[in-house]
Amino acid sequence: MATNRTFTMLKPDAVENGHIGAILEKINAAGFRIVAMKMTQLSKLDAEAFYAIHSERPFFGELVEYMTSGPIVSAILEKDNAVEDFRTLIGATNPAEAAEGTIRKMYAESIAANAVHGSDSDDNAAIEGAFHFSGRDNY
Ligand code: 3AN
Repeated sequence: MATNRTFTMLKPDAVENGHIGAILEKINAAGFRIVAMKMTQLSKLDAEAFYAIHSERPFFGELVEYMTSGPIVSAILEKDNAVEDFRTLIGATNPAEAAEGTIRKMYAESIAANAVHGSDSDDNAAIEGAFHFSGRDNY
């Protein structure tokens, strides 16, 4: 059964390039409600833990270095069918392959600096949300 929440990060390239407002506008316009949101900067340990599933991939070092290179905005989003609909809204991992009008097509720089993260399953949405937010964040 689909839950109604997903987790996102606006990545360092999107923040650095001044796209926070435009991306949040697209997220709102697509019908997502922002349940919790904050700006932070990941430590190396944070990024290694968050992306542990990719630790054997050749791009892992580059990914951790990039994700710790500047501030990010993390958020929990709510909508019917949130995980799948958000993946559709952000587009393919590689912006060169992302559909017209998707967030990655419009704002991503490269496959590594691809503007935005979106959970790939309901289970991971819950795990990733709990990694970034605590009960004190009111979510
Ligand atoms: P997605 O974010 O679309 O779910 P994943 O889970 O395959 O994509 O990859 C996680 C992150 O790792 C991507 N968002 C991207 O930043 C980075 N990444 C994926 N593939 C590559 C690659 N070939 N080279 C560099 N970075 C990559």
